[in-house]
Amino acid sequence: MSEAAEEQIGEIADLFAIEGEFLGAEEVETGLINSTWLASYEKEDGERIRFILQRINESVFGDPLVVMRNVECVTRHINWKVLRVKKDFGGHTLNLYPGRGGNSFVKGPGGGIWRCYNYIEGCRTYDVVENTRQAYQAGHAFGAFQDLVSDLSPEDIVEVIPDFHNTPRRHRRLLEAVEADLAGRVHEVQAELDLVAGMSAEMSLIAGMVENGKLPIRVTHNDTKINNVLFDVDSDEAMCVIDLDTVMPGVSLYDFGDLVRTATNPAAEDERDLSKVEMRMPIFEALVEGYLESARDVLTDEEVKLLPFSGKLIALELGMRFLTDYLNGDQYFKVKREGQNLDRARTQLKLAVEIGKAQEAMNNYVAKVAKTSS
Ligand code: GN1
Ligand code: MG
Repeated sequence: MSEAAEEQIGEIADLFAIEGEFLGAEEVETGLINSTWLASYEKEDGERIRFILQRINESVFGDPLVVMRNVECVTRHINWKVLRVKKDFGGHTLNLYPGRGGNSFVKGPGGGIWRCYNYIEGCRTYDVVENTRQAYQAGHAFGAFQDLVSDLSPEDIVEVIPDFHNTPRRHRRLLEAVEADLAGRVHEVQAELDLVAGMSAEMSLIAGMVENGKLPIRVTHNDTKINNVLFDVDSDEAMCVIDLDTVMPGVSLYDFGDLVRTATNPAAEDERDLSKVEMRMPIFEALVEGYLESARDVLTDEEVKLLPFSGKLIALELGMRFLTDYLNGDQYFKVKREGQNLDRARTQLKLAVEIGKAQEAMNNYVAKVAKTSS
């Protein structure tokens, strides 16, 4: 980290109401959107404590204060719930540490809205799931999240990024990017555009059912990728669901779908060797088992029946989002190398195809374990 960055983060660290002296911070580079730092402080008695400092990306989240209001609402609700109602909840929860002025955020001297979360020690994340136990754990953790927020009203939470998982609209944005061809890259992606066109018929399935009132709008997480779950380093149990910025009114299936997208694929999100991209059936089964274990009571039969399809839809949606960003000249997702968004798009589209091939087997599995009424 440069000295200037170190100095800036030090200034920000001092703006939060944390007792102790700021020692230093290191950047956490896994997210594609916000800037995140792990900051260490020393208390008077010599004990060291760590916190997560995060600057909200303002070009993605137009109104960071609204994001903070949502996060406050959800963390307060979850913390109350595990304390008073779900007393057997064995995991950890996120807490906001206020700024010295009493708000849940501070304004950085160099601009931007910053917030501070507790850092949960002794945990790690996975970009790729290694075994079915981890998949079960992750499914269980996101199911428990859905259960914990099930009595929050979607009306109390603001839709911070409108149409975030509106797949038909994501498709339209892709077609607009093709039309505009801002970066002169359209000629490179004909094969990907053909793949997308081949799957266009299914894009409005869930959005259409929501419109017809066949699927409920709930408070949902909306960014349930596998590395948004913290696992205990010793027991490998899922301890906490993180990244609450996109908690919004939404459809539970998008959350399960993003989990299928990120957990069943053994390859990296930006893998170049597409032969490594696949949908691992045992991992899917374990996700379903864990998710239903904690969320079955709050889900409708329609939601349960569409669990297998949700994975294909979200893989397709992310494929379109990465492709759109590639065509627009990489404005949205952080990139570390040229072509990274195209590689991400290719893996996601391949995965959507692979999930499509396994659809029947996946449906049969869910029908067998979930005992839905037909
Ligand atoms: C972004 O920054 P991160 O990793 O939490 C994106 C998600 C995508 C994900 C793909 C606000 O999430 O929607 O699924 O990248 N978040 C936003 O890796 O667009
Ligand atoms: Mg996120």
